[in-house]
Amino acid sequence: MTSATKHDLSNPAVSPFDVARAAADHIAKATGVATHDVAVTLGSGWGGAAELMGEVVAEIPSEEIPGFAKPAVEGHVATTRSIRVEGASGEVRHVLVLGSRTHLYEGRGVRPVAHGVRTAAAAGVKTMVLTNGCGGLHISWRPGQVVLIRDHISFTATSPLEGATFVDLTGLYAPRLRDLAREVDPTLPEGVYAQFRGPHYETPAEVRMAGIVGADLVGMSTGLEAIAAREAGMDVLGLSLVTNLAAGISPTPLSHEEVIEAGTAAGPVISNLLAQIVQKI
Ligand code: 8IG
Repeated sequence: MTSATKHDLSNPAVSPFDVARAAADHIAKATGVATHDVAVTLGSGWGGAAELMGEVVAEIPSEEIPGFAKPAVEGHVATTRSIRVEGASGEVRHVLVLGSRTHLYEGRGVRPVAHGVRTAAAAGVKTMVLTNGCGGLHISWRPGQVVLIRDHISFTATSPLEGATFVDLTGLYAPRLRDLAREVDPTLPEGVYAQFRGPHYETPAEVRMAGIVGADLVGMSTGLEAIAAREAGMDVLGLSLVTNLAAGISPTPLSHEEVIEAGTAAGPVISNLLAQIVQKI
């Protein structure tokens, strides 16, 4: 196999874990940081956090990393950064910041969706922080509200896991990490994240359904990534930014521009929040 074929996630003969290994090796070489402790995936609105966490040691174009593709979504950062973070008692942590993710709606299957998380695991990461922009089901959660993900419901009818991989998902979003986030901001609410495939937003009826079965948030990313993180043995912190009221909750139709706007407006505040949380991990 050529190097390109060897790292082709769409080839069923290729193991996604081998591609993740190759990606982690590339990151170690390109950043000069052998292993990382924490990884953060930046979703819509969260892009400004990396610099606030600590010193940017290295920044590499994500598309040069085996298995990574150009981001499909406007407003996402296409680089992977290694940040040196000093904790409160002076201990050093290496944080890998993934500036973009692959979504299920891109139609490339589940492997690219899980690849960032698997790469982080191969790079040594034990704590995976997944951030996103999403729709909120509660009228009291205005655009800009950050919510800690307590659990998720997947409406994707798929899994990032292959074969008979029976993985328990109890406590998927680690209570310990939610407690830690609340040490930074005690007002942070918790919610259940419902993942839909997208890329269309839900119908109002689908949003009502999601609410009836226990969802507080609707989005298109984090759930499947969290499952892959659990498979890899990592602890997960899920942070959602409500950028819009979900369809039918809001009196006005949704637009991607509105989502970007809300993300931009909330950016400085939530970036600061995320940086402070990461410094505590
Ligand atoms: I940003 O309202 C964002 N992402 N499924 N629904 C879904 N995903 C979203 C939404 C939303 N807003």
